[in-house]
Amino acid sequence: MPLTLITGASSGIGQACARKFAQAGHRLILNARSVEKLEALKQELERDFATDILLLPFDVRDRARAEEAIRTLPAEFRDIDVLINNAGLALGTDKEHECDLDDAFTMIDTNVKALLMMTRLIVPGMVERGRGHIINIGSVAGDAAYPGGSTYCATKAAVKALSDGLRMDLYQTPIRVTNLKPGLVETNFSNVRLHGDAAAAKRLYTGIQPLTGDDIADVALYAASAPPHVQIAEVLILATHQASAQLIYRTP
Ligand code: NDP
Ligand code: 8X3
Repeated sequence: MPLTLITGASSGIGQACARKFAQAGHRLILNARSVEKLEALKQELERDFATDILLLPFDVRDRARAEEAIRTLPAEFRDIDVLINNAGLALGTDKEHECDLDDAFTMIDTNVKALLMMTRLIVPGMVERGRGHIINIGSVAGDAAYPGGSTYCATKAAVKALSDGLRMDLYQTPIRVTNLKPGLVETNFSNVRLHGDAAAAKRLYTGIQPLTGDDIADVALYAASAPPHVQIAEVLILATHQASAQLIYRTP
């Protein structure tokens, strides 16, 4: 059974990936900060599917905790086949020159530095074993900046550069690197971005049928299940009535 580690598995796209990969027969290592949500997900998945799940709750910005968690993995959970670098967030919609720097630095620490750290901790083992797949969750926001989103967009542009660079660094190995770039996905993302303003978050998903976490998980599983000679390098996944990060047709 392949073994997949998912960061940010307590919600949204990460949680949907956990379900799809468990259903497809993967064993899972699930990370996020919310221990209770991870425990409920583990119970559900072990009840519904033939899978084994290890919970690895830590804040991905905490390098010492992350290093310790990966170094002390039980033997049967060490040989990770698929790493899904999904933990991430946007905070705020302020102009760059007026933004809250704490929010901006949190995005950079989570979306960029922690993603790089997880790659640094896990990919050397993949190289030693001669197999592995890294799936980074980028965004349409990494393709072009939009007003009020510059730091978030910059982090997702960095995810593209880290994905492309890693693919080049690994091209002489059988290890594959995929950058999945979703558009509008209805998850807890906007609620977090808008600091808990649930009504405003809901409005972003009205008048259009947004993507779901399952839609993104389907593509992640497709990439992970492709024959070994096929590397799905990058995929942009948009809702049908979305043409760019901000060009969205909403029915009145
Ligand atoms: P959610 O808010 O639903 O999920 C985010 C996940 O990341 C949660 O499980 C959260 O868990 C985890 N997380 C956040 N910070 C940390 C941290 N410091 N340490 C560990 N885990 C953390 O949003 P999505 O599912 O939508 O977001 C997942 C990814 O998809 C993100 O990288 C996001 O940028 C990207 N994305 C989302 C889009 C969208 O429209 N929704 C579009 C394009 C990309 P917890 O709080 O328990 O730690
Ligand atoms: C999230 C999508 O368009 O809100 O990555 O930036 S967007």
